[in-house]
Amino acid sequence: MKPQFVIFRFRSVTLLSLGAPLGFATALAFFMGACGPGLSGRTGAEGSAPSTAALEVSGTIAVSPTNSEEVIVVKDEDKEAVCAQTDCEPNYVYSIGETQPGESSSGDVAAEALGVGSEVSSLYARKILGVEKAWESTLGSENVIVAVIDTGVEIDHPDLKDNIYTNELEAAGTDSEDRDANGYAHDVHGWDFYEDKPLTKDENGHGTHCAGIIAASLNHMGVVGIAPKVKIMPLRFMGPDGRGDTRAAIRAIYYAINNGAKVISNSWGGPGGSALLGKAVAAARKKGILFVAAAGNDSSNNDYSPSYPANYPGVVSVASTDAQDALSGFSNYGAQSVVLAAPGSNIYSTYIGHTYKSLSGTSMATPQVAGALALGLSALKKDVTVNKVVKSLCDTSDRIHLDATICGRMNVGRFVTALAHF
Ligand SMILES: [Ca+2]
Ligand SMILES: [Ca+2]
Repeated sequence: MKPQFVIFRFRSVTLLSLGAPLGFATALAFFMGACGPGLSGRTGAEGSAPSTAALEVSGTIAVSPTNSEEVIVVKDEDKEAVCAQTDCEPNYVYSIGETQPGESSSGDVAAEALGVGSEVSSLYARKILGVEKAWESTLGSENVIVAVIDTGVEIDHPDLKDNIYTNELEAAGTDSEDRDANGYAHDVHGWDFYEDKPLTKDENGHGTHCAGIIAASLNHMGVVGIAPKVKIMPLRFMGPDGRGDTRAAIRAIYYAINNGAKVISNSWGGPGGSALLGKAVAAARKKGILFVAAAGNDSSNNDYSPSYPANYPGVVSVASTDAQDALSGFSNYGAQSVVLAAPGSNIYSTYIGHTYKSLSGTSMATPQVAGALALGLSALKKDVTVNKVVKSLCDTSDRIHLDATICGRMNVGRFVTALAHF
């Protein structure tokens, strides 16, 4: 089902770069053509009440009476009868942080001049995070699958194609066969929950960019991801406009849970709390899967104005930093609710059309953390609980931005080295 009403989207980073911080409450007004309220820094949303009033809604959903992992759309004419029997809720529409190339000349933007072929390993994020140090332990294991729940992934991108998860049983089958009987016919490289068919495309670019940050190949061309040997499982739930609904997101999460993902990377969100979405996130955690989510791009405090799925219990929520190791102006924060920060400003990565591009957002910081977690899992020599992995991620972080995050700014070198010695 596609969104029917346009009400809310994350504030664009282009607006942020103009220096006009808008809290969530004013984002709608700006979107409609009003002017920003002020230029005084990240204080706009602090203390304001959480609000879902302006969140886009696309119908009503409820859990399926026959399958607790399936969410159904409740037709208007059935609403009274169905919702008397079970809990119904609005089918919220979530969006990517609308990410644009940064205006700043610092950061990875300069790398674009180097062009394809340089496989830039000196990008600022890599240096700050200590990725080279981490690679002394591992480049990642192909047994570690990272689900990227996003706008899809360009699976034939030359810098991604070798690292896309393949369901071998289905690869040998035909369009109509469901050889592994998981309910999805011919799901060779993940699934498209936006159009409900096998995954083939990314019509936005956002998911392809996130995938490259995690696992672009170490192949002497383009860019290289944090964990260049792990596998990406592309799960599309957002369309060309970067928006998708709760039901499709939930279906994607359960697909990841049931089909082998160890990490789920979520560079999307919104202010609408959904009991059914929260239940899916909890199910992932119960299965021992690391759930990573973007804090949001509203310059607001998630302690007071929660963003979902970032604010659900157990989620590794991620704020964004820049080339100066400062918190990005657009980034949401929360000393009690945002787990850690990672570079998200001006990140150069893979893009649709077999190209590369710099984008900014907590959307870009999130796959840095998902990639790091995948690298850490690859380095482990014995079974360790998810809680211990997350505690180590926290303990090894650089103790900066503690007014904005719980743990500080991620340090991949220290984290992976620590896990390799567990
Ligand atoms: Ca199947
Ligand atoms: Ca490469």
